[in-house]
Amino acid sequence: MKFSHDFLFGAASAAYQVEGAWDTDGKGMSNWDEFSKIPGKTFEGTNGDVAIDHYHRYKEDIALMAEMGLESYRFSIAWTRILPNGTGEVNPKGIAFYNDLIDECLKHGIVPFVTLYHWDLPLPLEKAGGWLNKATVDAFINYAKICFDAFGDRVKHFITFNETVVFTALGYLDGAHPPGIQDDPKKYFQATHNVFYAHAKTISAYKELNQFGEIGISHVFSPAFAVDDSEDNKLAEYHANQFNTHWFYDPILLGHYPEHVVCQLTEQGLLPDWTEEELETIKQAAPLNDFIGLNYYQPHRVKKITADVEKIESTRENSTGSPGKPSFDGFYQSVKMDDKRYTKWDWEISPEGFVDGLNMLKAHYGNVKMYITENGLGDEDVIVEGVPCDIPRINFINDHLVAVRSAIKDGVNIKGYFAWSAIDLLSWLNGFKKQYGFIYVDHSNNLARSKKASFHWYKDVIDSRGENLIER
Ligand code: BGP
Repeated sequence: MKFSHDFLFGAASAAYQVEGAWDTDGKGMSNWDEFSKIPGKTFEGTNGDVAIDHYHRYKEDIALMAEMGLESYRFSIAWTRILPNGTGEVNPKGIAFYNDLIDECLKHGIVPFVTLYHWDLPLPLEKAGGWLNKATVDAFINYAKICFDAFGDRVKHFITFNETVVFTALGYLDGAHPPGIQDDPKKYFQATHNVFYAHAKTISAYKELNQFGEIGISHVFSPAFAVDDSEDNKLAEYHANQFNTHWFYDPILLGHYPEHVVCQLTEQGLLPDWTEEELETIKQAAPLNDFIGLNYYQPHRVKKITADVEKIESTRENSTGSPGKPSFDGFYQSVKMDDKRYTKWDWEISPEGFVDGLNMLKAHYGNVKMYITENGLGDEDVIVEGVPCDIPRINFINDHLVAVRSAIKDGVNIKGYFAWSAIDLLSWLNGFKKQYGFIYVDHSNNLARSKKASFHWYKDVIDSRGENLIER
C-alpha cells in the first residue's frame, strides 16, 4: 500500500533546540536560557545559546530538507523573539525572522507546520509563577493571536502546545525542567489544567479569525501495557492510561476530564482550582480541534506496586524517559523487560505497541484526525568513511512507518508523519550526544552539515510514497 497523496511526510524541530542566537535581534530571555545554565541541570552543561545556529543557517537547512523531498517542516516559534518579555511590545525582528523562515519553506514547496509553544517560556512569565499563574494563560492567548495575524496567511497548520505532560510533569513534579518544582503534585495538575484552558481559548480565537487553516495540540503518546495479565497489573495499566493519556486527551477531544482521575485527585486533595467558566470553555472548544498530534517514542510496561516503595529522589538521570520510576502516587511502576528491545538511552523500541496504542485511541476517540508529530531514534551515529551511517535509525523509522500504515488500514485517521528530527539538534537534557536527525551537524567543524544514510533513504520513502518500506 502506498501512502495517499494527502498524507504529509515531514520532519520536526523546536526553536530552543536548533536556533541558537539566544540574545540576538531583540530576543528576550526564556526559562530555558536561565535553567540550562544552572550547574547539573543538563548533560555536561550543554545549552541552546548557539545550538546548531539554525537562526543564521536556516536557508542552508531548508535547502537540504527540500533536497530530501520533505513535504512539511514542523518547527516552533520562540515566544521570546516575538514578545521579548512575554507581553507588551512586539519585536519586529522576531516577526521578520519567522516570516523569512516561512517564506523560505514555501519557496521550496515545504508546508510550514508551526508549534506555538515548545517549552521556552519568556522568563518574566516564569518568574511570575509560570503555568501556575493564570496570567500566563492570557499572555499566551495574546501571543498566539499575534502569530495568527502575522503568519496565518501562509501557515495553515498550527499546534498550540507540545507535550503538556512532559513540560508540566518535568517542570512541576520532578523538577528536571524549569521551573524545577517538586514540592507539591497539585501544582502539576494545576499547570496541566491551565494549559488546557489556554489551548481551548486559543483555538476559539483562531476559529474567529476564519483563516481557513487547521489547529490542534501535540501530546506525547506513551500507551501503558501491563507486564502480564494479573488483575493487579491490569489495574496498573488502567490507572497509568487514565493519568498519562486520558487526563491529557479527554479534555481536548471530549471536552471533560476523565472521571477516574477526577475522583482520585479529589480524594487526595490534588484537584486543580478551576472555575465553571473554565470547564465550560474547555467543553465548548472540544469540537473546534481539527486534529491531534501524537509524539510517539515508546510505550510503558507497568506493574502495580504492592509493597511500600521508597520514594526515589528525582534527578536529571532518572527523568529522561527510561523505565524504573514509581508513579507520583506510588500506585504503579514502569519496568524494563528482558524480552523487549531498548535504545542506548533505555527507551523501548516497539512499533507493535504503536499499532496497539493507535487502535486503543481509535476505540476511545473515534475517527479523530491525527498527525504523528514526532517519532524517531536517539542514537550515537557511527561514521563510516566520513558518512554518518545511521542504519538503526533507518530500521526504526521503517518499522514505525509500517506501523502507521497498518493502523491506517485498521481505520485510524492518520494524515501525516513527522520524524524527529529533521537535523541533529540539542536534546534538552542529553546534549548533542543523542542524535536524531537525517542531517548531521559536525560540532568539531564549525557546525558543518552533511547528509546521513537516512537522508537518502527517507527521500526514497517520500518519492515512492512508502513503497520501499520493508515489512518484517
Ligand atoms: C520530545 C520533545 C522533543 C525532543 C524529543 C526527544 O519529548 O518534544 O523536543 O527532545 O522528545 O527527547 P530527548 O531529546 O530527551 O531524547
